[in-house]
Amino acid sequence: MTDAPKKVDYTLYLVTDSTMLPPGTDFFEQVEKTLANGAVTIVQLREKNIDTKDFVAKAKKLHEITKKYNVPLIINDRVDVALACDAEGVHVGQEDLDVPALRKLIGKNKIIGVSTHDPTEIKRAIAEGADYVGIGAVYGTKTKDLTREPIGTVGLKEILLAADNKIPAVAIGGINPSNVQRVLYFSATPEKNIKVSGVAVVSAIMANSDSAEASRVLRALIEENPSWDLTAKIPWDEKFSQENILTDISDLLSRVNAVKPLVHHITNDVVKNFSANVTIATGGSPVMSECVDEFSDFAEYPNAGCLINMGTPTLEGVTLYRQAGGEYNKRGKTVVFDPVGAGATRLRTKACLELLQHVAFDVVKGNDGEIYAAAGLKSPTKQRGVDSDTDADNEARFQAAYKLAQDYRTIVLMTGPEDLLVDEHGNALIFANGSEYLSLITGSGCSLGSLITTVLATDKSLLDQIEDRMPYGNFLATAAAIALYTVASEQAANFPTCTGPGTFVPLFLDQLHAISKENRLGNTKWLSRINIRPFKHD
Ligand code: 3NM
Repeated sequence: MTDAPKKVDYTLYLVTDSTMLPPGTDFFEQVEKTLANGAVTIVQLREKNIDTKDFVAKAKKLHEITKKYNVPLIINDRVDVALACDAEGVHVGQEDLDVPALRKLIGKNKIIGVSTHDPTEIKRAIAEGADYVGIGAVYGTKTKDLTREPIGTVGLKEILLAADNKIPAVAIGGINPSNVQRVLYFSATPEKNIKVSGVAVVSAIMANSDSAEASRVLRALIEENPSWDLTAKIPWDEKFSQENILTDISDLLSRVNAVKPLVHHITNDVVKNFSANVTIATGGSPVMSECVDEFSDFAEYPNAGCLINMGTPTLEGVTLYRQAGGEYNKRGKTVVFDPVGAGATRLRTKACLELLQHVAFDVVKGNDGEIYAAAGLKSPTKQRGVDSDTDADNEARFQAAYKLAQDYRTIVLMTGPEDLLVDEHGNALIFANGSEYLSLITGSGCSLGSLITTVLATDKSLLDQIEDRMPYGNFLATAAAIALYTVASEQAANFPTCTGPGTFVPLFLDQLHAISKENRLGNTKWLSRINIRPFKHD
């Protein structure tokens, strides 16, 4: 048996499945195309219903191909087949031979991979001397009957942290071009330099009629910064271009109506009606549900997003929020968090921190007091119930929002007279539109959460529908929602018939609707009213 190099590149790990090939496709050609273009870095031959003799013959033939491209071949489940074809390694599940037994059979120079699903299993794989692990299933998949619930990116991150960089790890399960960057991004812990070594896919390549292109696209997405890493998209220095952002904002908002995202609200009793109206006026489809049994059905809709608003908490509520967040996370769908009243009571602060630990939020929005509390900082603001007055300057506000964005790899919107939008890299925008009436009606902050969820869910579902389109990203989608919301409030307040908070509300809904519609029809005059500037921190 020849020695296999143990230094393995796990970046894009192709697991084969000959049962899902497009009609007329040759198995070996399908795999070879992904190696010829250099996209796939390691291959696993996975055959479930095949005679041993045929398995060995197939493995030998595939090994000739993988050797040509200097890519390791791993055999699924069967150490005897791996030995017979002199493959570079074997991959086993929890029910198969354990690693010490395998090691005796296959030798120290061969690669042993183990499928793991929780912290205990990964720690055992490390202790027993596995060379790498698979972690899954991240998302739901039709390729394999799962015996456990998908773990989502939050579960993946937890398992990676338990492994503490002691073993290369590959994420698997339901990964495709629409979610691969989310998997990499949300599972990483940059401050500890912990991240997956690669992703494994079956159907995203094997079932594709153009495996060369499918693998090339996946590899490019793995290598690129996600588009919500805004450094790539917006020049932040003196070349800052308001025009770039405004064009993107307009384009993204013009798509909402066609997607009609389902915006699942778990929100407080005070604002349900108003939040639903704001969602409808801007092109979304609101639903209010606190019934756990239907969360997964809602999350399954391709265009769904979820808003979790902690406004009227109950002791059961926190469990409910976690369950909802989990269902949307598992499917890679939008989840927005409004930690209403965090900092006001110990219960709310604790609930907020617990949720941040267990749900990967796309955006966290709140007033100063809420964002300080979520960031674990003492607030300099005066908190009155769920309202907070701010005395803090923008530098101090930025530092709190930036800390929260970094701690949880999220986008943070701190609302106030000036709205501050911050990402984990420290990019920040300030929005200065708005109307004093927003602070005189109930639900204005909460329904901004509805609009943010509407636009984010639109952005994400467009990617699923149009494969070659990169998303605008959570930062720009949130910016679009803030711009529409605050300019509409300003225009409503400027109407002569607007004489107070009572007359403001219907005019505001009218303006949200009118601007959305005009923008969709190509009338973008409203963009000139957006008062937006980059924030340079010290
Ligand atoms: N193992 P697809 S999930 C082979 O959780 C396999 O260990 C899994 O297929 C695990 O990329 C899975 O088509 C199937 O979703 C992954």
